[in-house]
Amino acid sequence: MGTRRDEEQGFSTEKPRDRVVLAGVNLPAAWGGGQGGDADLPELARLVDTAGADVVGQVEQNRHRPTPSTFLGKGKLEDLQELVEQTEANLVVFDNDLSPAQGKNLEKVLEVNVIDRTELILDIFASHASTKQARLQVELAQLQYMLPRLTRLWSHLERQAGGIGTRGPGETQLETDRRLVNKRIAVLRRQLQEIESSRSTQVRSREGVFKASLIGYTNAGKSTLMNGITDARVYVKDQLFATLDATTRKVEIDERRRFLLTDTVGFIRRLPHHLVESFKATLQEVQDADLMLHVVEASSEDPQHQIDSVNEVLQEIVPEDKPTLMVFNKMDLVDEELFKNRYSRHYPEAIFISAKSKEGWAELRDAIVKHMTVDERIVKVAIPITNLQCLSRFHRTGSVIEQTFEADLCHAVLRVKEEELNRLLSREGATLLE
Ligand SMILES: Nc1nc2c(ncn2[C@@H]2O[C@H](COP(=O)(O)OP(=O)(O)OP(=O)(O)O)[C@@H](O)[C@H]2O)c(=O)[nH]1
Ligand SMILES: [Mg+2]
Repeated sequence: MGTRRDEEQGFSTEKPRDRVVLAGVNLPAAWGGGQGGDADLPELARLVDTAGADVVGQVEQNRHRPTPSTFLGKGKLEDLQELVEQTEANLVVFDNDLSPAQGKNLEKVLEVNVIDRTELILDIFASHASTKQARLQVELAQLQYMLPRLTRLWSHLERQAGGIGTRGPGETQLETDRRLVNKRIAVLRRQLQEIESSRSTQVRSREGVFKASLIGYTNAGKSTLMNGITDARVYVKDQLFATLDATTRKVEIDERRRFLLTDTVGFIRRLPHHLVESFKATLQEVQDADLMLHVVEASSEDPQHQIDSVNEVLQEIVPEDKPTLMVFNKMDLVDEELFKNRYSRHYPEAIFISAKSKEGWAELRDAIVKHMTVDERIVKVAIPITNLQCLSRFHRTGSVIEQTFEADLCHAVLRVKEEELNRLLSREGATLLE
């Protein structure tokens, strides 16, 4: 499938676009392994489109449980086979997760490549990764996905082994392969750790500054909002997973108030576990945030469903409850009154905006400021000048309102939170003046 660079430079890739048939099985929600619930073929079609291929047909089936060997039932599999032939498709994409054996069996029957949704998402992530960190993270997720599937690649050799207790060439090759993959995984982990430790230094310099993080379903408009509020110039496109890296910028509300805003990778229903795991470093910014801005695409078919999916992924990343502001975006595309009536009942504090037309921005800014100033107060303290360095972080956040010197004391008027004041008084030898 074509890469983003090909698209940007207007090259047509030599390889013709893949012709894809979609397949999905609707299972009872109680079915284990995270595969339960209805297939979402329209979303799968968007993923295929984002990956640069064409959807030429689809089959869908309701079942109580998947058929162990081929996932689809016999009759439906024949339909699929016929459809693949008729449409001259060269790839089948399943909405459900396939086991390595199911993938192999399906390929045997259908005589075309078969991949599942996880593999497709990994493929999109791989072609959208533009920084070193994102590339390493995607490769790690891909190798982890591949590891249990290596048998599939080498099964033809294994068969030659034969006999009980013989170590055939296939098995040896497979072992070599597994060892190589594991070795590469270890290298990737180490490189990612190195990037991570250089990031920790950056994070330290931001201590004490209020941090807000944009989170939400892919294509909700997070990067559009980021670019509107800051000068970040993050890549924006009407496609899934346009952003894979975390970008952080300083936002000045006025002379005295500033905060840091981070834009990062979007979520999706059933985001592959390996990806969440590999992207933990990028998503660290979300963990460090004082406030999450949960951006929701108001014009999507089912906003509530997207909110639920995001919350599900969030649980893996942010274990504790974090202050969250719901931000319904793309209000220019919906009936505003109807939508507000419907959603403000569930989300009374929600903000309704259009990142494109900048409608609702003042409300958004005020809501962020409100979160920043919760339990803040203005105090006057005296600090021994020998301890003056303890003021540096208040200078960084713009919380020093006034500062005068008297003998060996510094009199400072500060905007502080209760815990910060306690620390100043108990650890830095400050005294409260008023
Ligand atoms: N009509 C309308 N379109 C918007 C609005 N905000 C964003 N969009 C469009 O929605 C699409 C996705 O926007 P992005 O900002 O890339 O979305 P994102 O949430 O960063 O997406 P990912 O990075 O893929 O997770 C783009 O085509 C934007 O132009 C809005 O308020 N109104
Ligand atoms: Mg984005």
